[in-house]
Amino acid sequence: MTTVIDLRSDTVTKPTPAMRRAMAEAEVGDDVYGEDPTVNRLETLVAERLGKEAALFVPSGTMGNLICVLSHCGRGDEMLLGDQAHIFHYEQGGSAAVGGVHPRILPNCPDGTIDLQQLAGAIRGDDEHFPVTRLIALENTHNRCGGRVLPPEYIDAVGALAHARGLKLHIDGARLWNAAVALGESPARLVAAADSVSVCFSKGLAAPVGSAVAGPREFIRRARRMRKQVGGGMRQAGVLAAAAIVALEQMVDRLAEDHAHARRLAHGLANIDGIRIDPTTVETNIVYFDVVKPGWDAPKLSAALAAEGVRMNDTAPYRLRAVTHYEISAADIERTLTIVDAVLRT
Ligand code: TLP
Repeated sequence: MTTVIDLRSDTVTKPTPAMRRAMAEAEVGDDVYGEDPTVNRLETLVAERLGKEAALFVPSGTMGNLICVLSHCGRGDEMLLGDQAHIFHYEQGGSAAVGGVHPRILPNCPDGTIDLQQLAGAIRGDDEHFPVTRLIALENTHNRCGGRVLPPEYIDAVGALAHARGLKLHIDGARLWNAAVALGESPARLVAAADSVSVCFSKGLAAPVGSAVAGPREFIRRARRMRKQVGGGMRQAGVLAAAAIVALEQMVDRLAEDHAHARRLAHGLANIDGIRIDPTTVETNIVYFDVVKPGWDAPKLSAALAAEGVRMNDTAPYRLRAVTHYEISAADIERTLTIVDAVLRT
């Protein structure tokens, strides 16, 4: 029996043997009392890696983003974000539902940025008709824009704009590690202008569970209260933090391999009749492409590939997403290309 090539997401990665050992041996305590030594160690490590005063371990990227938005904004305050943002599309409108925060979306450019002039123009003046604009949220790498990496100078410029107008900047860095590896920059450099950051250990880094938020000490104190309010205070969470520490120490540099696999996949797909993709836009581990063959659409292609043991998500009527990760080998990519080609010939 051949094994399934699962390209639906890097979230499908299972913990490595080193993670399982670290989890079994983790020293733990009650983290709501601040007494879990492994969680404390992880939080110190994350703060260091991101160049921030403090960090907080949270169960998921979704909760990390929610906690940050709610720690920056009150009810009726406004947040500016891209129309392709994960916070806008895939988090059930949590900041509006839970926190009453008004999302104002601006078009994302294909490279994941938002035009600076549009951002500047969207910041409200002091008028009793308007909500108060409090926050700008960016995403790096940008998932729905195809894993694109935001240029550090662009992030700095958005931070400067936000701060000049009395706003805060949050970065959804679920895949910040991929951005850092792709650029050969430190993660801290990429979030230097941000007032808060969320990062994930459970995507390309392969930890089973967990994310973190980071920022100034006073912000993290508020975020910690907010985490408890939304039910994210965990007890002997050191068993999870132990895997996240291994993820940070052992799994970041190897992301370059996933990026190379994604580039190979994109170039191979570009040569298949019935597929449309610009492979030069693939910068990290996410590959979006369109099926343009008459009689085919994305759900049909996704189902046909699944029947041959290749799993990808259809994300729009004619668009599919493939995400590379550490359980995907170079041979899996070649096999995927052969199968896509064969399936589209049927
Ligand atoms: N993204 C998932 C799905 O939700 C789409 C995926 O398979 O890519 N920010 C970004 C940029 C993300 O891509 C994700 C997960 C999250 C936040 C949320 O993380 P979790 O799943 O831990 O809540």
